[in-house]
Formats: sequence, C-alpha cells, structure tokens
Amino acid sequence: MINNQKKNIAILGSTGSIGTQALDVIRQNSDSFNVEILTAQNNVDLLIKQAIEFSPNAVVIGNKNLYAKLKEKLPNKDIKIFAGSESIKDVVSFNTIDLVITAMVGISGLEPTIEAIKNGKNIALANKESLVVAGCIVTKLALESGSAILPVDSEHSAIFQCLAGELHNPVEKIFLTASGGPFRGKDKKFLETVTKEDALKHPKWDMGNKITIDSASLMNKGLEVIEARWLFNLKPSQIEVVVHPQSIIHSAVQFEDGSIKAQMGLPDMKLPIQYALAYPKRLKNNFNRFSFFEYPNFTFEKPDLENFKNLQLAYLALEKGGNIPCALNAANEVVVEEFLNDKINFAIMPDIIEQSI
Ligand code: MN3
Repeated sequence: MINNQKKNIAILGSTGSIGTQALDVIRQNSDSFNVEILTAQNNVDLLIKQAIEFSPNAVVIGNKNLYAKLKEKLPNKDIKIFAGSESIKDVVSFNTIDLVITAMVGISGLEPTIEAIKNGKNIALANKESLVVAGCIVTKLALESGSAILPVDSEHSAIFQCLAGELHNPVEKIFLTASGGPFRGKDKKFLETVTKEDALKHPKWDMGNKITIDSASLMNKGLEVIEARWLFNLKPSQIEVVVHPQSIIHSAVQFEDGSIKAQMGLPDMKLPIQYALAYPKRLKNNFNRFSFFEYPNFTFEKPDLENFKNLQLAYLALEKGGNIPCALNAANEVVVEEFLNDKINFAIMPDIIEQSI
C-alpha cells in the first residue's frame, strides 16, 4: 500500500446504491481510504460531483456519448478521464489500486471483475452475477493470481464473518437468511396483479431496482445460493434458505460439532461494505445500534417454493451445472427488464425462466 498506509480504492459503479454507500464509508474514514478510480455507466452528473469531492486518479464513464460533458465539467483537474466499457476494463489494472469494489449492475460486472482478478487485485464483490455466471472461472483465477474475494452481499459477509478464526474447521452447512420480500405469504393469484411500484417497495433494504425486483421474486436468494456455493466452496445440499422477516440475523454457519454461529445487526449495507473495505480490521463507526428489547420476537419459516419458484430454479440450475446458471441469470435479466417496462406480469417471470434452463 502507498499513501501513508491508506488503502487505494477503485469503485466500479460508483453512482449506484452500493457505490454511493461505499463513498459514505470512505468519507467517514478518510484517514484509512483513498478513492483511486470511479466509474459509472450513465449518471454523469453524480460522477462529476463525486470526482470533484474525492479527486480520484481517474474516472470512467461507460456511455461514450457522455465523455464530452465529463471532460468539460472537470477542467484543470489532475484527473484522468476515459469513456467506454473497454476503459473500465483497462483502469482496473492500474498498479496504484489496492482494492476494487465491483458494484456494477448485472452481467456488465463480469469482464472488469475478471480483469481485476487477473491483475491480482483484491475484490470487494458486490456484483453477485459475476459468480453466478462464471463462478468456476472467477474463483479459479483468484486462486491463481492470489486475489482475495471479499463479499459485500450482507448474507455472504455474515458467513465470511462467522468463518473468521475457523480456518481448519469444516463447515457442515450454512443458513442463508431471507426477508421473504414484500409479497411473503401471497399466492400466485395475488402475484399476477402486483405492479412494479408494489415490487419496488422493499420492506427492509433500500437497494437498486434490479435487485429489489429480484428480492421480491426470490430470485435474489436463488442467485445468492449460487454465489455462496462459489465463495465458500459448498455443495448445494449444504446451503439452506431460512425466511427471517426481521432481517436481523444476516446468515449463519453450522460447524461439524453442531454449533451455529450467526452474524446479526440492523439491516444496513454500509456495515458489510465497511467490513470488506477494512478487512481484516473492524472500524469504529456511529451506525445505529441494535437493541434486543426492540425485537422480542425473531421468527423463522421455510421459503414458499410453490408461489416463488425462482429459488427452486436456482437450485436446479446449480445441480445441472455448466452454463445453466448463466442461462438462468440471462433469462432473469431479460424478464426483470420486461417487467420494469410493464411488458409482462410479475407471476409469469419464473415460468419464462424455467423454459430457458
Ligand atoms: Mn443479499
């Protein structure tokens, strides 16, 4: 590390939900972190604001049509300015980077993630799709290059935290918790009538559009099962999904002696982001603290696989292996887009996905 031990961070997707929260964490811990690279696809106005505040070494706008505006608004600054998805791939190899946060949406995160790993960069992985579609390749490359993959997804961060100090103790199984989303307990008839406004209101987590729809349809949990398989090298039968509507237990690990370790706290993405950024350290912060007495009742239930078939489809894709999880993810990206464009109804999404795997 250079710059007085500050970690130099590249944020791919800095204007999205994870990207902006990562910058919040960095802003609060400016003696620990330095922003080296910022990239965004289309939100050039926010990218400009961020660049002015954090003075990174370089910024990249994915959409080439916005290059001129970016260049014009950042005059006389010592900031390198690039455009296009090729440039996003190029900047991750800068030798000044210590850690790359991959917070791009969907499959677009795959190529830069692979490039960063090939260059031996440690990854704070927020783009679960890169493990869903290419988990085998990504984990193999990371092993070869010595890159650490630090999970940002709250469930996977929970498991990662439970595994600290357990290096030689095999995992019997993990419990991946799920809030159940806004339509928990609803049947298919109801699901046929939900609007995108209903689906975009998540009860516990404030996130981007794609992941919010995935959460409502339980596909997010399915993708997380696949993500966990690769991150922690588990068999599908070792991964159990537990619906826990309070979203306080973020996930748990059961060891071979039957002991279970769980990680808990108020749902706030800034915590797993901060853990990945500062790992292996825990940084003091002033996030809201959990109180047991405000949550006298924790509840747990089995996921409803009949009305929310997506979770089952993800297990099926994992069993089939090969490129089937990739097909699952591609079909899901298409149906979510179509649902957000009011082209198809919510309940039909799993049926379409099922036909493509
Ligand atoms: Mn999650």
